[in-house]
Amino acid sequence: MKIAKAEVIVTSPDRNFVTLKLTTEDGLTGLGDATLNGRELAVVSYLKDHVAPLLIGSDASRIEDTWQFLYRSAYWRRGPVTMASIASVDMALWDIKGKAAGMPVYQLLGGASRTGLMAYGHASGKEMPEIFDSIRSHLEEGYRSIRVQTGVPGLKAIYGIASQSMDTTDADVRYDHEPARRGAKPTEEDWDTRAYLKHLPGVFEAVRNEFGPDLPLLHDGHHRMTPIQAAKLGKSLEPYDLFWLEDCTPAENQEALRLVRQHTTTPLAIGEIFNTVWDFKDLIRDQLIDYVRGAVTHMGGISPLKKTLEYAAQYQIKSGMHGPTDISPVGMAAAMHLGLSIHNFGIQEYMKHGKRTDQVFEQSYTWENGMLHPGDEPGLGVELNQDEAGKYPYEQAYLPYNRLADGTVHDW
Ligand code: EZ4
Ligand code: CO
Repeated sequence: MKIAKAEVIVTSPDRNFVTLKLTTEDGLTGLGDATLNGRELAVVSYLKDHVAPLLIGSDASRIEDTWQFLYRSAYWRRGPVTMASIASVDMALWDIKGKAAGMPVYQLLGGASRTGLMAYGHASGKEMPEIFDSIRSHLEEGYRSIRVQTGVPGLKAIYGIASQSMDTTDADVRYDHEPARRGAKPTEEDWDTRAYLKHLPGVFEAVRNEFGPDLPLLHDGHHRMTPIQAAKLGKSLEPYDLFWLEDCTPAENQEALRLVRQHTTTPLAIGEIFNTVWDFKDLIRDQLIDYVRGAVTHMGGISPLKKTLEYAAQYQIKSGMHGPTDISPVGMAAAMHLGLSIHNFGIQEYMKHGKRTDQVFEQSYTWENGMLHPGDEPGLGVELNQDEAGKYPYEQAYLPYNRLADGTVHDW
């Protein structure tokens, strides 16, 4: 089963997506997600110029060997561009193996460990009434776990607050899913950690009073705090029983979580920007986190993320795979097959893609009663409609960034 063709397809239905499509000599195809939000074309070059030529003529059935070859032979290891590229190859090969076997990928990974995947959605608002409305509309859509992000008095625009980042009137696209805004320059937003720390506990108190003690609530700190600020926040949120506090400190400084951990029992999640097991190794071994946020798309594929999560399982640490709209439906499907099969699944982030994206990527995964399921089509269960994809050429897009009141660049 030799690989005959390796195509890199860039499409921008609601936002940019990079997809690797492998075709075998006997006509089987496999898809892999290689989307790196805001830096998409660097991955396209890595794949087209350096990886695709190595794949032609190689054996599509050798997933582990291909992964080790791409990882080790490059000599320059890790990093988001490299690992997103390798991830797409790994996913595409699992897709092909599933199709060759006539089985969904989760069956090849050991079979289902549960009936479906609990998923959380993103509620947000500038002020309380908007936040309540956003939570209610997510509950109506079936979400049973909800991330809550809030505006902060005195701050004009904060990443992840839908009503502020809504930059379109296009009714076909729901822009509550954090658009990477198209344009030649990133949008500038503002930030003030003191104001945020003062405001956030009151928001969670109000949400708990309105929606009761049972609804799992999550919050994303988006790398904005110092360790001692994060420790203080974790403590002040304890009465509201969060499912997790995510990215409370910059992910690079892993020691920071030790300090946070010593001060609070609020569960901690980190790792959406991590690329390999090495980024998680100490955090897992020292039990400094509760959830692994790694995405299949950015951790080098299904194969290495499965190993990372199995390592985490030895410490009762669970999965919380990254699932914003910048993970394509192919990457989401891969996450679902992995999440369904591992023992230590925790929760899956799930933001619905826009309608155009759903037309480009034909999906067989399902969303019912707050639960995701990858479906039972052979392989990953997502096909790329190349005619539709061709309608939407790449558009330059950047994530926003932050400055403090005095002009200092801050983590966004
Ligand atoms: O900011 O995926 O938890 N989810 C997030 C995301 C990330 C984007 C960056 O590309 O933090 O919204
Ligand atoms: Co996040």
